[in-house]
Amino acid sequence: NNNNNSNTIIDAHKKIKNMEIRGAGRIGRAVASALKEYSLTIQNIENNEFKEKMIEAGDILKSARPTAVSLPNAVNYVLSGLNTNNPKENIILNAEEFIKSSSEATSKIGKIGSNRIKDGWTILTHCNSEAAISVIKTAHNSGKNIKVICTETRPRNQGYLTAKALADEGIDTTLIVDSAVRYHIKDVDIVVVGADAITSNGCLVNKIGSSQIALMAYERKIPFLTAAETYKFHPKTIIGETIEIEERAVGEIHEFEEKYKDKIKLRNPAFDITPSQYIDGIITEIGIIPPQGAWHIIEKYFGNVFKETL
Ligand code: RUB
Repeated sequence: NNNNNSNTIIDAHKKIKNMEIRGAGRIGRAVASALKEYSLTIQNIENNEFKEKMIEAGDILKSARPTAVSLPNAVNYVLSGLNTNNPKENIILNAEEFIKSSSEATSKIGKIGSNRIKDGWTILTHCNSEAAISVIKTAHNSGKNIKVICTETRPRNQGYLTAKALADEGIDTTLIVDSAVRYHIKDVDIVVVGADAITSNGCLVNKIGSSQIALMAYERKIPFLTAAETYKFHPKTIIGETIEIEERAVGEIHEFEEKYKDKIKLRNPAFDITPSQYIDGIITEIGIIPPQGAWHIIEKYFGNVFKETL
């Protein structure tokens, strides 16, 4: 029945919202897979009604979290199959294609980015990014002797996930609190982080704290790179839309005793914006581009945004 069918979508939405599934790449693949599963459960229905249901499912998924553009990009990529004669077949093909090319992009980024890492270097990373980890692991696997400093990444502590993943590979890993970055920056040779979105003017939207780290790297003249698959570029920034920064529940930070609940405000933005002038390069699966190249990526991969909106 329809309620059971839409559970696939409700369930994916819930897991993304509560961060059981998190990180821009994983979110993109999870929604592609949910749309595929959901489309398979819809039987005996006219194409028009099928389209309506799929668009509705896409909208539910898109509302799970507002910042990582991989989410709407993946939904739109999969749902572009609706404008064909065999919508269901093409939804399934698109979903499979998205998932496959996303994984391939991560490993290409690893190969390309690792060329920037020299033997004996210490890399600093923030939060938990598959793309950034791919760069680090590939450098390590190619025989380079590297060390990694991971930030804790309050309040959700995704840095612990990164530290464990790197330690499991046998990489020399150190975890620090977020406020200790400037203390340790003298030991760092390069910063590599992931991306939730890249704007058309080459700014990076990533986990809160990324922009402070970029500023410190800039002051110290250390390269700051972001690893971002082409589906992390935000098509609508090219027509002037801005990106919503998610504010999460303040209980993630601290629970004050009753006396202070009304006296102390808490704020919990989950992402921040790193201006392009602090970014040395964006490592994509088609090469390292300067932030100024972001426009070209959006034009090449999302050119239809012009046709649809202008
Ligand atoms: C995760 C985060 C990651 C990017 C890129 O934030 O900011 O750096 O999503 O990750 P959250 P990836 O934990 O709030 O989702 O390279 O894995 O796509």
